[in-house]
Amino acid sequence: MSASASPAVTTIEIQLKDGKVSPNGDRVDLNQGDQFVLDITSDRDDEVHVHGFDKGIEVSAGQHVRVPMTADRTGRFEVESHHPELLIVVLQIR
Ligand SMILES: [Cu+2]
Repeated sequence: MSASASPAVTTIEIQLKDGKVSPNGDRVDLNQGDQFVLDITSDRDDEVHVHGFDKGIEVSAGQHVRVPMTADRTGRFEVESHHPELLIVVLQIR
């Protein structure tokens, strides 16, 4: 394997459905500099909030959005929905 291989992109599939969220609090381990994509489908109007990144993603009922992001900082960051407030994943970035 080449040592210069570019880092893989981690896709985090998120479903907002029937008033619930999936995943439901799972931890996602990333390394600083990694790229990741929040792949969100929703059956309701909601906002997905990436804490620590000051990123709020508005989603509409029936919508599918893909949001590419870069893990440009380290720490533990919660990703949650706001209507209702539910923890989706925790990003653990080292
Ligand atoms: Cu929030």
